[in-house]
This record gives sequence, structure tokens and C-alpha cells, in this order.
Amino acid sequence: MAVERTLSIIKPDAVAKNVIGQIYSRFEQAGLKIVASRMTHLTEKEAGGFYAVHSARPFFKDLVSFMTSGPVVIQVLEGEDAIAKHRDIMGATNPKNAAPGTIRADFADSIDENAVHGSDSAENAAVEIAYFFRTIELAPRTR
Ligand code: IDP
Repeated sequence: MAVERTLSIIKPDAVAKNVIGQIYSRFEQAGLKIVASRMTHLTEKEAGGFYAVHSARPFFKDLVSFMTSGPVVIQVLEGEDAIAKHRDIMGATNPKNAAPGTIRADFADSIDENAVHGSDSAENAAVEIAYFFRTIELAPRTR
């Protein structure tokens, strides 16, 4: 299986719940390595640009408002089949539908405030990683 990289965000609700470490543990337990990491408080422009694909959706304004409501932790995860593996441990977008034991089932309260983001394809992963990190900031861990 191919070694991939994916973009992950711990959203403001999960940061506020003080579960950054628990979520990082789940990445590590799944065999995903953290190759870049940054805590930041997104501006409206940064959050809106990141979610530009959803700009015509009715929830866009609330999504940007939520993503700028507090600090986030953004990381690049690396590992075999990292994109799908990360989506699996995140759980479904709506935590009500998320499988037991997933991050969203355990830490998210609603579809609006759902704890984590993860790239959903190799193409989007490349775009999203480049949105937040320069190549020089990524430290390869899989050799
Ligand atoms: P994903 O985060 O599971 O990839 P997307 O469909 O890409 O889900 O949506 C991005 C984010 O927009 C979701 O994580 C969620 O916070 C928000 N969102 C998506 N659909 C809805 C909705 O129907 N109502 C409110 N917020 C939504």
C-alpha cells in the first residue's frame, strides 16, 4: 500500500475540550505519523479560503464563524493509506452517524461542531497541505 500524507485539523470545539493529546494518541495508535504540526487561530480569510469549495452552501457562514471561534491545531499525517485510514478513525461528518470509538463519536457534539477535519482524496490532500505548510516544514518520517 502507498505511503500517503493527509491534512488534519483539530477544530476549535475539540481544542476547547482539551482533548488534543487524546486525538494525537489515536493518530499514533492507527500508525499515522505527525510530520508537521501548528496551533493557530484562523482568520476569516484563511478559514473561508480553506472551505471555498463550500462557499455556496447554506452552512458556509456558520462554518467560517465556528472555525474562527478559537484556536485550531493543524497537522500533516503520514503513513500507509493515510487518507482513508484517517477518515476511518475520524468517523462520519455527522457525529450522530459516526461509528462507536471514532473521534467524532467520542468528541463531537453536532455536524456543525464535529471536532476534526481530514482530507477526503489524494488530490485534496495535496492542495490542503500546501494551503497551510511549506514543503520545508514537512519532516518525512517514513523511509
Ligand atoms: P467532512 O468534514 O466530513 O469532510 P464536508 O462535507 O467536507 O465534511 O463538510 C465540511 C464541514 O462542513 C463539515 O465537517 C461540517 O463541519 C460542515 N458541514 C457539512 N455539512 C453540513 C451541514 O449539512 N450542516 C452544517 N454543517 C455542515
